[in-house]
Amino acid sequence: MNDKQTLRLKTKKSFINVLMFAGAALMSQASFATQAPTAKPNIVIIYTDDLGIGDVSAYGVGKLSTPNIDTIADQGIKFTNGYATAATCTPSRFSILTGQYPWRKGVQILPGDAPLLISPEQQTLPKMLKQAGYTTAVIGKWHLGLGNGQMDWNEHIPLGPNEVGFDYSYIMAATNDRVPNVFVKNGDVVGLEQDDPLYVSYKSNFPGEVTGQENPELLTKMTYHHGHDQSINNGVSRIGYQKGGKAAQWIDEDMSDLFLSEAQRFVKRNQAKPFFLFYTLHQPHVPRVPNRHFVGKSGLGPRGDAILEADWAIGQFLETLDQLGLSDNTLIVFSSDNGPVLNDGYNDQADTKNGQHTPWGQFRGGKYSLFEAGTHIPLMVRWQGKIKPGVSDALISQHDLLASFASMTGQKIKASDSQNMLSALTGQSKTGRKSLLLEGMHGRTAYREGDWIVIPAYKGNSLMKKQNIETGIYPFDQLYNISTDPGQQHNLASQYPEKISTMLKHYQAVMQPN
Ligand code: NG6
Ligand code: CA
Repeated sequence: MNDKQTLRLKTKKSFINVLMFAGAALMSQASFATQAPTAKPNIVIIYTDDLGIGDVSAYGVGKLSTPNIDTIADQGIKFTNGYATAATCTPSRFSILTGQYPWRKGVQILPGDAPLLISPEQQTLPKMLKQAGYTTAVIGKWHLGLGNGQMDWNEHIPLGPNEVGFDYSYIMAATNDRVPNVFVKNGDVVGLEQDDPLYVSYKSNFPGEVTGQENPELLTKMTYHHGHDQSINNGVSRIGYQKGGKAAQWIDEDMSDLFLSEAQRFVKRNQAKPFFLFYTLHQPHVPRVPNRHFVGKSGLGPRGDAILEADWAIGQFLETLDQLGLSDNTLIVFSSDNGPVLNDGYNDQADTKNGQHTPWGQFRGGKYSLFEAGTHIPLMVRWQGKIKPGVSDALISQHDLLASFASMTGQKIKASDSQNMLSALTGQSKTGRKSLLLEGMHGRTAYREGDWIVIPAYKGNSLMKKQNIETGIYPFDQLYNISTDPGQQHNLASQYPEKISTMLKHYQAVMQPN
């Protein structure tokens, strides 16, 4: 090559470079123009416990009336393909806060004395929002562990919500059927008296302490059906043993009002700057002991009454936002941590009084299940003035909130299972995820792709007899098309062997470490 040729080639190259540069600039301009500007509305996630899609009247399948929850749907977007990542509580809560699938870490339902499950180094939704300038709080059920394994409930608890991104926390340690039956505010048990220390054990009872099994005459509010026969508080026996801390132990009937007033106070205190509130109601998880104002109101027994109580509290909370002039600048997500169960261990007439009500909607299974009712939950998003009310069929999982809100508030996040669904969540697009893994229990997962769901063959019980719930477990592959068969009655596995093998390949690919 002579000098002239080399020069020509160089010129050509630099011309190409200029073209590429201009092209890239144009492209980035184009993507900038289509990208929504970042926004920092207040964010409230209202998260119920074991509420089924059919328990919410906005979905039009059950017999209960939930006018306040329905308001969120009427004024926002009602998602018909919204999912929790798992059919039980701890795994779903882990996911919504971390953006990671729970089975990656083997997350299971935790006992009430378990150490903190989320590491303080881990990326979380509240931490990300704090970086975006939000003040953050969790009020209600936690169930993600506390402390470092050497728990002393009488000292400040060093690890909890405040160490994984929440500026303020007022929580029930685990569940309302697990000890300790106390609230923890920013790492300290509320109302503990110095001369009556609190002790907790999941191994053995403390000498002389009463239990449901040995002292059934003390079960004045509710008797147990299975499990739940250990320490007694407020006339109800629970899972696990506790001793002392009597002044701090809760009264179930007051819990809803307490969480509500904490939630109201938090938004009042923080109304001047962006806030994120994870308002995690305990209803309708067992034991269902609602306030007297709601007893007998649903006609479905305590489970229905507890749902009416939750609906009322949500109405009060929405009214507070209105009164403070915050409704337009607050994005609300409403959902549930897993699907419904009638008998979850207490004799509370949930099954006998259920009548024609269908908490599971049109789906099969329930809480704990790989079938749809385990994870296919109510999901609604309201942002008045910004989101056009409507219905969306977009496939969304709760753990997508991390990437979606990061995108909304202009924050970068590390790789996770969370996908940016902001356009779908705000109604700009009808397109959601292409696929999703769904966990029943113990790390067993199903895979949804489009309208197809494959449940791989598993060994185990097909029916949880006490709860009367089908687990979805069978020793053969199952394939369903839920657009035509939402009740998962027709296993199409043998009809579409190619479909199933392609889907299983994709499913394996998602299971690879991310
Ligand atoms: C189960 C409990 C059930 C409920 C569930 C957790 C028994 C027999 N059953 O082990 O009552 O507490 O755990 O529910 O103890 S969740 O919604 O918090 O995941
Ligand atoms: Ca739950």
